[in-house]
Amino acid sequence: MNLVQKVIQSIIAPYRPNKSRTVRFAFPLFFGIAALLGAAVIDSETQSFIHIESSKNSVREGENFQIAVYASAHLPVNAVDIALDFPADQIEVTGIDVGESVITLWTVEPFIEDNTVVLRGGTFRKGFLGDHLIATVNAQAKTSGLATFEISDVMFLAGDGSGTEVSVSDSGEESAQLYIANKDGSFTVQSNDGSGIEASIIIRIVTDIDGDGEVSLADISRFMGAWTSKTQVYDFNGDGRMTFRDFAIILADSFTN
Ligand SMILES: [Ca+2]
Ligand SMILES: [Ca+2]
Repeated sequence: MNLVQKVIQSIIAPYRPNKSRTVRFAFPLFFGIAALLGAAVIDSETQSFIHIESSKNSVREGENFQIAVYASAHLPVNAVDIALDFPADQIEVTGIDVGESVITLWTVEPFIEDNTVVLRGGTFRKGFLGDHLIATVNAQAKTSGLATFEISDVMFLAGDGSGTEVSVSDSGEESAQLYIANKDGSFTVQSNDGSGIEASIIIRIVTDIDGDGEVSLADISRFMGAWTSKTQVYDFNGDGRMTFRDFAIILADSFTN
């Protein structure tokens, strides 16, 4: 067996951290909700809807990221009114970028009120059809934890000359979640394995393991080191385990960086 085969074999071999039982109970709950909602199917030909996307699944304290807000219209829509809630205790909104927005006339400049970003504006003529970016919210993570962004209010008006309200369907993607890790890239999970004993488990969730701003070979080799030594759990997809999938995620990140 050559070296490459050995590495692959060691990756595919099941990894069983000591505390996997407790981790499995606690951690997937968070991600599971998002996965379920994301599974909703919507027909963009017959329904209008809104969806949001986070530029990252996990960040460190102090790190910047973006939440993009999209509107999909099955009838021409020429005015939108959208409220996006963010967790103000965990997140600071540093700006609202509308440079690429389909909205060309802002009734009021996008603004922040308490923990809500308000996007209110329209387009010339009959409006837009199909899926378009409304705004990109620039944000910075402040404190470790799970942060949830959610569209709390939305209204689309048709460009039919009388401003008829266009019904907005649930896309299942009106919310986005991301993990904010501590500065060292770790995330502490409180868990209970059913025996009544509470334990806190540290899981490392950020693929830029050494925190130098990019995912490189140095991070991958740290991951591989932890794989062999089993001293740390790197879990990038939130299933509570360190598996081949996590290896695939760090590899993918190293290519996209
Ligand atoms: Ca790195
Ligand atoms: Ca995992």
